[in-house]
Amino acid sequence: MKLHAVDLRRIAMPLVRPFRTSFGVQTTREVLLVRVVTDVGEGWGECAALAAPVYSSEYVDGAHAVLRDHLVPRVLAEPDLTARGVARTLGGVVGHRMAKAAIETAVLDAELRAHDMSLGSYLGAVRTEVECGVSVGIAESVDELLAEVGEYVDHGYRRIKLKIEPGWDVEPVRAVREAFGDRLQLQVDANTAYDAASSARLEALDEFGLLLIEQPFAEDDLHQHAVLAGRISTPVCLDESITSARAVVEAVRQGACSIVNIKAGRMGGYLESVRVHDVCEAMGVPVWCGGMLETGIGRAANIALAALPNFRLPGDTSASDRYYAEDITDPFVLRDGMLPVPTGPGVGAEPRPDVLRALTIDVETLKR
Ligand code: OSB
Ligand code: MG
Repeated sequence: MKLHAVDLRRIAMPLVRPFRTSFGVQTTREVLLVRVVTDVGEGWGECAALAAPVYSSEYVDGAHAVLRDHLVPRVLAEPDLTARGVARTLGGVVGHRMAKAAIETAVLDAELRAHDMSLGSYLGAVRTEVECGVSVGIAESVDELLAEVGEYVDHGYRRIKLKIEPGWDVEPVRAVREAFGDRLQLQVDANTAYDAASSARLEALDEFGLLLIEQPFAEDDLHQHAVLAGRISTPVCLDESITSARAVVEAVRQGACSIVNIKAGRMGGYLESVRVHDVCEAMGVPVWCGGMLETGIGRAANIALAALPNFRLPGDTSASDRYYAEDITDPFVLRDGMLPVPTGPGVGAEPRPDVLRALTIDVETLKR
């Protein structure tokens, strides 16, 4: 296909409740959306980057700049662009995986729409709906946390993930276990907030029957994760550390994790995510689909990915109303703790023009 133009659109989406993690509080999700206009039609991709470089080194202004100045010019110059070729076209740029993923996804969306094929079918989905969990931020108090978890349990979520940090770990986990019982599927995510000195607090979580402990240590500290994994029976899961199929093989080989959180943005796209899925399956390592507080565009694609066979645990693929009063697409609505895998062509969701316009801060159009 030929690429005629690329829109880089900035939107601001108010969150229904503040989301606090060990790296800070978010009240609004600033999102960068990419739209490609090609000779076979248009396509959309959502960039996973947050407003500030606190989860990874990427952030919205940085992603916008690298797309505008380096990535989009390279794809615009490509005489015969395919989604499978995007990674090679962008290979000369180091890093910036979330920005690369956004453009690759938009090209893939356009290509699949032109072939009237859904992303799920293309990636190898084996399910028509996926089991959903919910990620619960650090609360002001244990009582407030229990109220929030109770709402999600009543809503039907199949598993709860608590954000933790040193000082907000054993007490909230114990309280949730006591209030909701041992059968609640429960896991925790530290977003790198621990180190060797605070590791004993994590060992104290071993008695609570958690599904997994996610990314307690720094992203480049596989060794510390392996040490913890050797000391506890709860599986250690990696998020921030896993940026490619090569990285996951190394992490598993070192004993740093036995479960993997897959986020397409962090891997540089859905195509690399399938490779991570495949090598994990071959190594006997289950994966699950993470989230980055996506709008309906990114959520639709994540749900398609989560329908692959080795996604064996519920994902952070929550319904639209967990994040937003109004989504930019038709909302994803939870039914019996599940969300349906989109069946329409491409990612299977598109922005509603009126909502999109109302939330837009800026659009920049780059042409051939
Ligand atoms: O670590 O999984 C994470 C949100 C933003 C950045 C990182 C993470 C998260 C979440 C929420 O945990 C996932 C979601 O519900 O989209
Ligand atoms: Mg995480």
